[in-house]
Amino acid sequence: EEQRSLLLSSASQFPLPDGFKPSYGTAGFRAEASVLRSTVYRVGILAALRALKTQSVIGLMITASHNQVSDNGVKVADPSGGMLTQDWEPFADALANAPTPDHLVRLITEFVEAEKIELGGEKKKVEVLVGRDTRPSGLSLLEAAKLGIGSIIGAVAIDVGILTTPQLHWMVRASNRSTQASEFDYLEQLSRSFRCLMDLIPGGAESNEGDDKLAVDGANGVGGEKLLVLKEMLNLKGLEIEVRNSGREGGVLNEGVGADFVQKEKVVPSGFGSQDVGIRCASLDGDADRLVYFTVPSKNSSKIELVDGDKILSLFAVFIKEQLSILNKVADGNTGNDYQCRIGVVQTAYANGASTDYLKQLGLEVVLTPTGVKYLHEKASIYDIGIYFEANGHGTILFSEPFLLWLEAKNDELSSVAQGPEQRKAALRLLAVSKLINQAVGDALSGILLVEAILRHMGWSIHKWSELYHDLPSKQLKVKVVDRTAVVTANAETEVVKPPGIQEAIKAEIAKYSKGRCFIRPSGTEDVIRVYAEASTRDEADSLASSVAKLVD
Ligand code: NG1
Ligand code: ZN
Repeated sequence: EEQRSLLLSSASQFPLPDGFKPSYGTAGFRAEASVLRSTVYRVGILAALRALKTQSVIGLMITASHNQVSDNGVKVADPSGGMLTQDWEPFADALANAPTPDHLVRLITEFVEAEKIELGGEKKKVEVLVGRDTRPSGLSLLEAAKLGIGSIIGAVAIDVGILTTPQLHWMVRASNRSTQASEFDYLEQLSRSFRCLMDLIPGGAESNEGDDKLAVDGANGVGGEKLLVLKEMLNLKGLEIEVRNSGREGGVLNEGVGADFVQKEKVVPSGFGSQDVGIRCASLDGDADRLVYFTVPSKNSSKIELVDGDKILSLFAVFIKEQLSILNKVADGNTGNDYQCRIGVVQTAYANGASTDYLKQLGLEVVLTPTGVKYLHEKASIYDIGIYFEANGHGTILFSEPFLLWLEAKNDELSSVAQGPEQRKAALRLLAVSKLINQAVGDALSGILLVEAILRHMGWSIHKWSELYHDLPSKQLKVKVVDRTAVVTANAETEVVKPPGIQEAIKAEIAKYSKGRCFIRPSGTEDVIRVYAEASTRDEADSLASSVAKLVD
């Protein structure tokens, strides 16, 4: 009864705006910030219930990633640090759309009963960590989230301030595993494991002459500021990280800057230009969970040479494969490897066809999932080492517990014998990678450090890396539609099953081009149908995309 009146009184402060139909999409709820207060309040309730149900720390992140600054959004991190379990998404939708406080309370009561959630009681309070990006609307939405969490008896909101999305996910995961779960612990772990990788570079970490500078575009978001802090802690020799568009210079979040802009438009972000010809450049998105690299090929053009998520994945895969093969070498007097490490690579249909061919040619198992981190992450977690990336730069490397335990044991075993120093180093490198790279979600900051360490290790320039394979020309378009749910896809979004007839028409278009590949899917974050096309020349890719876009219109 106390619970009921608490909910009714707080809910009345957050009416659902007229005509607003929020839906929990690829990345939680996203919309124009001014309509989101009721949604964020309700997600606060949901996060509190999730914390009670799991008796664990849960995360709530207020961000709209690469969207324009006037948008905002909210998503929930589960105890593992991953995305909210998909089973709860329908409840999230129902809560967000409840028309009145009475409806809302009824939904909650039913759900609490069905899920057998114990409210309140004498038990220790469960915690929801609330983070936000740098958007001005974040502060008012934070208040809404706190009120939502606070209106569930037995749950408490902890404001962890302005963070990158991956930092919040990391902290949730760490909180449920150990006591060292602060932002400082995160930064410490990243810098320690990075230094360890650099110390293990054959012949030392000396940079290639003239190749020691990295210029990073922070998208005028939270990532640049955090990278500056990390840089101080790293105290790097021979690697100079220059952060631009950190938000301090007055630029607007995601406007003409950031990983999404760079990857989709393939032009230099503002703050970059002819002075950067030949320099290694990287771009983060607004909440620093995406990372792409690029170079400026010539003084006279705004075009860039993109090194996207597929290529970051390929770099990681090459390095990990190398370490595994060192580990697998049976040295004299050594028992050799006694663990069959299963390594897998996970991509979506947006992965450039050339990258998939390259990875398969390396002998790796490659699987496709639908768009959305939750699908990629889930698939990658079935391997001992699962590497996943979206072409747009969101990805990470997951290590299984049994494999990590085996690596630790192997490392101990090898430290006591004279043989196999190379194997021991390989084991140490893999352990360092598992600590450096975020185990919860894709993380641009840890991604940068891993890319930089691997380039040093290989002695590769960004050019050498970029030459691993040549991207097939590709084109992305979006078509505004009244009802994006009318398009239904199958086979990891590579085929349309509804409306009838479209798939046949797409196939007929594809057949006109050499190396043609094309698919359409409804966006999970915007009211559009996305079209992706690939073909052997730029013109062909463009023309395939636009002819298929006409089929949708
Ligand atoms: P949608 O709008 O569903 O295509 C976009 C990205 C996803 C993912 C989400 C969440 C593309 C084609 N799609 O999803 O990969 O990053 O945003 O941010 O880039
Ligand atoms: Zn993002």
